[in-house]
Amino acid sequence: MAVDRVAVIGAGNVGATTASRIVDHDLADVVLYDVVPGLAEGKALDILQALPLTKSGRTVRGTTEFNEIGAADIFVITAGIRRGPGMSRSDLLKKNADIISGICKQIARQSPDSIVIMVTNPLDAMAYLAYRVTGFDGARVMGMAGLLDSSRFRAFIAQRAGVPYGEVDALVLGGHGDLMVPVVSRTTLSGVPLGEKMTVTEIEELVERTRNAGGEIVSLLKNASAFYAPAEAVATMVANIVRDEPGLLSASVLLQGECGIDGIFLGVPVRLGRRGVQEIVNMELDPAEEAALHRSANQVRENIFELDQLHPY
Ligand code: A3D
Repeated sequence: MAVDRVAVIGAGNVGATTASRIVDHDLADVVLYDVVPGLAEGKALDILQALPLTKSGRTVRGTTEFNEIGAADIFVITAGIRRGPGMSRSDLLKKNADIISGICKQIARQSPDSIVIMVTNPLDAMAYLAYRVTGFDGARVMGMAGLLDSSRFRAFIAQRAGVPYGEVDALVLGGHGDLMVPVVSRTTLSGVPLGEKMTVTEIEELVERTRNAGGEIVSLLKNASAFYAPAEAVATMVANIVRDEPGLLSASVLLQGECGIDGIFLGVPVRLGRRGVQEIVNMELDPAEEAALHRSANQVRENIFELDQLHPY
């Protein structure tokens, strides 16, 4: 499959920034869609007007009509509502499930061969929902979270150590929640295991900061959450698919017995390519990390159980 067009659903902070990153990186043409009149069209026009400066060969347009997206090769879903005051996690799950379910039905009708990258929270549950509603095979549905969480962990380590970011190699696995699993045993700083470069306390602080990284930004922005790094992470996943150059990254994908986990979406090491998830990479974890991955899987399973009660699919 040659990737010509990426549809970005939701033109809020993450959606619009993702659209901009995809065309800036010359990856594909983009159609930006939102239900708010004028929002996707206005932001697409703004993004378009920067393209002569970034020397992109791509184009971008916005629409409020789903049909006007036309056929797309990849759908990035960022539509949804944010958790407001007094809103429980369950309320958020239900509201976003309604939104995602409607969008996925349209995707399945309009572009039955496409790939879906979920961004809307709660991430792993929404990726599972997209898989169930579209009826696509598991390889063509994935969630973006682990790549962002890994980038956050790498940024904090590099900053603390005073080295370039490229000197840090790290992966964060598990669900996109407070039980995510930064894989310290496999993390290296200038090619040396992190445990040989930093104390246990220092590493624990960086792990904790990574787990709370989204919340730290929300507490500063107040009425918005992170979007620059999430958008870049989505663009990186799109680049892996478009260029069919599968690097190792963490993404939320359907597990069917891998890592001893079955029937849920969870962040694991994968390689992406033109057909979507090309490989789930078996990575050896130490026993504590393995146990943490299973705890995180149980948390995701609870969300999916709740979703199953709400949605007969
Ligand atoms: P925001 O800026 O509020 O944008 C959401 C957009 O969705 C708004 O413009 C809405 O109008 C639009 N929308 C609502 N319903 C529909 C619909 N039916 N069809 C099309 N568009 C619709 O939020 P945001 O961009 O900051 O975040 C978007 C989502 O991504 C949220 O669920 C966030 O929690 C999530 N998010 C996830 C990560 C991960 O790492 C997984 C990171 C950052 C944000």
